[in-house]
Amino acid sequence: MSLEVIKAEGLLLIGDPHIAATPPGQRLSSYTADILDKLEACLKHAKDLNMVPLLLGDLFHWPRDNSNSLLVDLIALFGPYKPFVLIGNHDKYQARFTPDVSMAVLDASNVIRMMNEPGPAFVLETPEGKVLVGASPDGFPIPKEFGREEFEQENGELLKVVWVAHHNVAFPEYKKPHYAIKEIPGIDWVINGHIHRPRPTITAGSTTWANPGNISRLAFTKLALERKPQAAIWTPQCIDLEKWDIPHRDFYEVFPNQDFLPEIEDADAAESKFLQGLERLAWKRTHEGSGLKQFLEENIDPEEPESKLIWDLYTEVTDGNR
Ligand SMILES: [Mn+2]
Repeated sequence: MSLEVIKAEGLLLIGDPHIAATPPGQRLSSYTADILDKLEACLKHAKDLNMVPLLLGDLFHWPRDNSNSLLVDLIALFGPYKPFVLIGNHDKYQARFTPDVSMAVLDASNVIRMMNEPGPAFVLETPEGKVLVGASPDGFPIPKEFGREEFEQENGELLKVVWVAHHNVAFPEYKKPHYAIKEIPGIDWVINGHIHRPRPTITAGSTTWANPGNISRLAFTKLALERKPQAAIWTPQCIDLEKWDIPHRDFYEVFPNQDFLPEIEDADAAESKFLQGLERLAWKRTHEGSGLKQFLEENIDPEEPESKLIWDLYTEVTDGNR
């Protein structure tokens, strides 16, 4: 196997940027510029530290329909740095990576090192020794073990094996766990994107699991008000990731000045299922509106007074497409 070998001190990890040309949720209109600024700050900082920049998935908030000007800005930004970019669930359309997604444009422009396939991705040659960096993009499992000895026989001794992932990992207080935190023979570190809230690093046997959290404040919550957007630094001898505060604007410069929703004990209940569903729908939408019809049928109560209005709007929009 011939993998790219890159000389650097370590990795600078950038969690789930969710960039978009139109602001998601309640973010104000400066969203795109704010996230571009953060990405640029991270890439410059990585260069200053001689670290390899690696995005942990969900570069995009919506996989397609991003404006050409945003893509041109990203091409200009990424070109000099060529960061590694793991594919997240938001980077794909209908759960598949296809040439019609925005990420494919960046890949074709040769400005990113796309991590679209599972397995070993590159060798990081540090002053302390060689590190293998592997990847599990969205849709591919985190391996149960890694054949390290076999790899070392062909490629030389490894100081560490680091695996980046974009998965539902059972960090404390995470509600949708799929992967238990346990030892993975042959892998020293699993560094995960996808879970936006930073989680404590946990070591199970010889494997350490880290989840540094995302760099973009997407939800208008007290948590987003309190926490600082941070990138994370991994070095071969580190015991935990080192956090780096990304220069960012004040919370009330990027969100409207309004009240928080009342605290509800069940955090899940506090989030609007309807809005979450609509957001999912936005990146699964079809020209025929069939996804929307199904969503409305499941969520609209015919007894509510606004239901007729919503259905009339739906009919007007979809009939216009025929
Ligand atoms: Mn995400």
